[in-house]
Amino acid sequence: MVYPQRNKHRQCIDLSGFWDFRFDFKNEGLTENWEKGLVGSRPIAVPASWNEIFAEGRDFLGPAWYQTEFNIPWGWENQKIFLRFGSINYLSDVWLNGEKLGEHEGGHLPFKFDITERCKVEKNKLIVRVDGNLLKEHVPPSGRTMNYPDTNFDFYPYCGIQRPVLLYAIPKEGINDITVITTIEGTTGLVKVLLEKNGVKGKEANAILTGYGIQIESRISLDATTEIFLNVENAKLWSPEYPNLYDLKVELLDNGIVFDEYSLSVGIRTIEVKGTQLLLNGKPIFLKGCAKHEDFPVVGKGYLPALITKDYDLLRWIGANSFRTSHYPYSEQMMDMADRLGFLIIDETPAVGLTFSKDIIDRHLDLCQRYIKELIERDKNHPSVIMWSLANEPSRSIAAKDFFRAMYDTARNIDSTRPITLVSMVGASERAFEFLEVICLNRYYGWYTQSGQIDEGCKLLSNELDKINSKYKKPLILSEFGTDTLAGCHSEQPEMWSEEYQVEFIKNYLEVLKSKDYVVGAHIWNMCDFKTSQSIIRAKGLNHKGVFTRDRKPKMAAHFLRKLWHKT
Ligand code: GCB
Repeated sequence: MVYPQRNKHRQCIDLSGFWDFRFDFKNEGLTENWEKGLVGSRPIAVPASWNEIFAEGRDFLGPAWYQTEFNIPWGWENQKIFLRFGSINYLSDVWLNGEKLGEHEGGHLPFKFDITERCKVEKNKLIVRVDGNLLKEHVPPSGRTMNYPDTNFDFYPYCGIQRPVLLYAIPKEGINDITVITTIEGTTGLVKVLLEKNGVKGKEANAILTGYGIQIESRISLDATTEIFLNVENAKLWSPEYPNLYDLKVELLDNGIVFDEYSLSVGIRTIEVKGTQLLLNGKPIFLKGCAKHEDFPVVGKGYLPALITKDYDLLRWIGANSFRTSHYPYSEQMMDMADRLGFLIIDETPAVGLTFSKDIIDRHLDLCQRYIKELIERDKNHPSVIMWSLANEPSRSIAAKDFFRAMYDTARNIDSTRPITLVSMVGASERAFEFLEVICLNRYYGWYTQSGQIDEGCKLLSNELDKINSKYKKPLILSEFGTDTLAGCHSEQPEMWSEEYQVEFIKNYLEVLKSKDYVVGAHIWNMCDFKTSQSIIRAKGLNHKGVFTRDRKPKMAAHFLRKLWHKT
């Protein structure tokens, strides 16, 4: 379903702000009926992760309760009204005026409830119980590690309402969804718009594409089709160098009168795999950049617009053109900005640290198929999204191939236009690479192994890449490589943990990658230092592989990349 927006026919209110909050340390909220109203609460910011805000909740993963009140504005009487949660980690139970609206599992993806028949004009009491406890049946799952909290992945399992909560109204029988697919023929951009509407009202639809001095309009009868075609001659294509975006407005008409409309940006571009190359608009591209995390002091994984603009500015500053949304979908606003600024995104599901144990594999597959479906439905119209990543670093298992085949088929059925990949860890020979279009590998030779010996590490890397290439002959991206680096730690000879070692490691790795024509991307791990569980390899509870510190200050490696990537 399209993202809520405000226009002549649609309304949207962001409920972000200060909500009431209470930890449920003894897990007594349900038996004591806290859903009727919270007592003894205190204010908390929404969106934000609670772990960064209240000291006693730092490692408490839930349950915790949120409450707010809202009124319905005038003019919404004949509309459909929804509540939409951008991301809550991990389990949510939602009540409105004491009545249960529903439940949701999984962080980082949106969910909504139709509250048309359930809301009052004034003083609606919205209560949400959030439980972020780690369990092996969840995705991502808990681990069997010595880490605290015990994650099967390497980032802090922040909990709470982490993205905006929207209250919005749409016409009762209006537009439900729009899918835009672009192709190119010669110098003409072909824009196909697929329309999905609610109900039977409306006999006609109209699409208007504007930008770069043109306006193209196409009107269809909805009795005959729901597809609208727009041909843009001399199209200004979308690319990292020229992130050209057209404005598309889709209208629904009843007896010639518009009763709903929706606008979105359209980037005309193609993405395809040919042999060992990745082609954007028919030309080979190379992905330069870093993998990232949504992570910042005080907000944790909470949506922070200033951080989004800062991170893009820093990525530009080092000359990057790409990143991966490791290891879960990022906010919608992050994706919008990538369209505007011209970044190429590998869009990843929250399936990190999968183990394929027999007792949970079916449940995990159900969840992962839902995740990839919801991710594609959410992000399908972004020109910046050039690839779907099914998962990061699943463990070695013969069950993995069938698992990913099922996930792949789900994705392929919904989106036939983008390559699909999976990110593999050292030592795992992913048999799924047989059917995936792009190979992504994470490698740390010269850090976790061959420690202190960058040359040795690079030899191993080079040999392994050639071996994998001769087996699969597909485009390959080194999706992670890096070293933990303490800002301010220096050594004359590159030594582990020093800024010099990080520069030397990245420099040598990039040289190996440049020498292989089947390598189409290099993503350094990581853009910034980020919070993890506590463990003996994570000083200060941080992964220090950032080329920037957690507060976004450049290490020597960021300066090195800036020089290198602005030249190439
Ligand atoms: C990896 C993981 C990433 C970790 C990284 C590391 O392979 O994909 O989540 O943070 O290694 O630094 O160990």
